[in-house]
Amino acid sequence: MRLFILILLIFLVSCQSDEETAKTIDMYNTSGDMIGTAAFTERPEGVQVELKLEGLAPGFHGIHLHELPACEGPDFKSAGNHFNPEGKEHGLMHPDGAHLGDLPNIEADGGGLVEAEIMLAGATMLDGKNSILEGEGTSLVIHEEQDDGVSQPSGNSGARIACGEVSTEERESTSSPSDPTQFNEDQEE
Ligand SMILES: [Cu+2]
Ligand SMILES: [Zn+2]
Repeated sequence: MRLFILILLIFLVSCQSDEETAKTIDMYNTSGDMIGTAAFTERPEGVQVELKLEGLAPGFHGIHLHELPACEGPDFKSAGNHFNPEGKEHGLMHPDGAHLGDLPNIEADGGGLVEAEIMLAGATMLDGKNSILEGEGTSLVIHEEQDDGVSQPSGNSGARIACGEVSTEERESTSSPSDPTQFNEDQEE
């Protein structure tokens, strides 16, 4: 009987942590149209990001995790700077880098499609300062140009063209408790 309870407990605990170590978000372009999804999964070496996107210009695009869960178009400046809890310089090739939110460039094919798996090395999803859900969360931002891996603060990657909020709150269920004047611009629904 004691063994049964122990097994039951382990089962319950593992169910619980599953919910916190995997999350899929929707990505939106500057017009507010959904262009695909990003699925986050915690792995021993970091958080894996599986991307399925459409409608991008063919070629390479910079992509980063930014510090605030706020994708307000059309410029997505609301997402803030790159997620950088360790106070490093920008760029995967920078000697004093990289931001925790820095990711390798993604490539859209001739039809504008992206199917890619990239890794946020050293990041987590559970509690801790390196958690992508730390505080209110973060956001995933795609840029117009490719990231050169060394220039500050964002690798010369140009305008922000797509964004998705990585938050513990579902977008639909938040009743916008923050500054109401910021929610009058073209939010979803
Ligand atoms: Cu960025
Ligand atoms: Zn960066």
